[in-house]
Amino acid sequence: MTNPLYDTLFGQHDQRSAIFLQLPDGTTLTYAKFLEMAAQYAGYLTEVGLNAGDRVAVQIEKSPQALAVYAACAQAGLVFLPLNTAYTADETAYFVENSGSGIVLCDDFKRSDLAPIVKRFDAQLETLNADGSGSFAQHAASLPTAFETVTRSEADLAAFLYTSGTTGRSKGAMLSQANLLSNAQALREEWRFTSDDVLLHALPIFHTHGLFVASNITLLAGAQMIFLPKFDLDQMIAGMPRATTMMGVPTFYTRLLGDERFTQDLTNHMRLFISGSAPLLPETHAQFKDRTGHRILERYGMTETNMNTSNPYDGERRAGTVGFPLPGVELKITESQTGATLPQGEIGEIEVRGPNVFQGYWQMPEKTAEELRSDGFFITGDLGQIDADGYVSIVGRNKDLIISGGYNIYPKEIELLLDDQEGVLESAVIGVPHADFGESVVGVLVAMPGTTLDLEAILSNIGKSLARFKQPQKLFVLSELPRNSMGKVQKKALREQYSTIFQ
Ligand code: MLC
Ligand code: AMP
Repeated sequence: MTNPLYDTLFGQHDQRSAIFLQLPDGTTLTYAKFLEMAAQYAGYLTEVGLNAGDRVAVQIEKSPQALAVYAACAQAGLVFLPLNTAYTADETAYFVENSGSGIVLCDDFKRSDLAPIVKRFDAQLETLNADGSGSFAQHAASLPTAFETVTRSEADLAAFLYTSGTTGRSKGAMLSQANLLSNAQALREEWRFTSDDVLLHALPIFHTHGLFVASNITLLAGAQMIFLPKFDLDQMIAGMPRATTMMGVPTFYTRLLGDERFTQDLTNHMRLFISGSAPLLPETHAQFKDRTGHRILERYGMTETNMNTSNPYDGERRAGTVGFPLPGVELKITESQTGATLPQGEIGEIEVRGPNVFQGYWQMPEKTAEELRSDGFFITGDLGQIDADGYVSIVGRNKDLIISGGYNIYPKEIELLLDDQEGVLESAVIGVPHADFGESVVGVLVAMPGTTLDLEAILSNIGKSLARFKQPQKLFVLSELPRNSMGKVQKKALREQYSTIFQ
């Protein structure tokens, strides 16, 4: 094979007239047409001077075109770097600089904000809009619809996905072709995907879940996707009778259950519902079973590792657990300080090793060494337990992380901004239970002596540089933060204090 990722996921469908994407306007896109578009994009990326291994930063709304950029990068041997469309220009600047991306693709409406940044870092800027217009698409349209696939090996890098760190700075997780392919192959088999499947796809495609888990499996199986721009209840309900499978974060499931149009009849054609990225409450699992007869299959993964575990397709899907390690993945529970493996049943740090585990953080060897052991085990930062039957449960986190609607939010990043606001002495950011998002962000501030804080001004100020989904939903002022005898802020106490504000 000249290029395992491209050949396996995309090239196998060359000239295939079967439908790949069903779009909300009722039109469809065949595999052949999708690959022609990707080939033109690959041609243009090469024409502007990008070479194998160069990074392509992409911050565009979800569309077939956006997915075709992923295919184009694979074909041209480039490293695909998708970015959350909610990131502000300030946030995006960091990713462009840190990755040394040669080109940035954005929507037209972001062009003026991003132009100075891209210029500062000596990259090129092109636009690609969800309706297929934009400078990038325009240039590519005049190029041949076939492109000679660039030779690459499984060890070569295919994508960077940035994941925030406990220090507040994001780290670029380097994923090789083998990382992506091995996981897609394991999942396709575990979840029995075939070319008869139609996946209801409403996740964003800038994260592991919607991009690699959902799209790679579909591509590998030669299946179809009902490709929605985002989660929208009406469109989900309209699409479900045509679908066989769905993947979602727990918020998808609670929102569906909150709608009385979501009935057993509506799900008759479905064979599998999969949940992940955040904990699915056992109550949600039970309600879903009662309403539809389907048992949601919960799995566990991360940006750095793709998927690690899954409940079984056949056999008991046990609520509150994330199932068993996938074939080829080793998982152990260790004592955080020493790394020693703990006896079965004890709670400790989850560590994983396998072909799915990433290649390290881009240009951050110390960070890589902190989390990736020399024997290949990755320290996930999740706390887990394995029961007597081998089911893994995630019981907590050893990392200070909030997961809101499936998006990861690192408190440190927000605390650094809050601490810089006028009159703020110090701050603590916590996640508290939220009926829709699972967890929601709350900031607790301590004012400098003699100062009264203007909370609205603070929120509006940090909003200039912080993506909306990371912004605290509420700010509170305390005279001091609770601390333990070592002086460490007791976030647990704060979480308890504010645990019911969104209930
Ligand atoms: C949107 N908003 C959020 C939010 N999403 N706020 C907190 N948390 C979120 N996740 C805000 C918007 O800024 C806006 O604010 C308001 O909520 C409504 O915006 P919206 O765009 O209408 O929201 P909606 O479309 O309803 O989005 C909610 C969602 C979406 C849950 C459907 O966030 C989503 O698709 N999440 C999936 C994330 C995901 O794919 N994670 C996988 C990571 S990979 P305002 O105030 O302006 O109205 C990973 C590995 C693994 O974790 O294991 O999979
Ligand atoms: P990310 O860095 O965005 O890839 O998020 C990965 C994190 O999401 C993991 O480390 C877990 O904390 C969390 N996660 C993913 N799947 C699940 C799940 N099924 N249950 C609980 N937490 C999960």
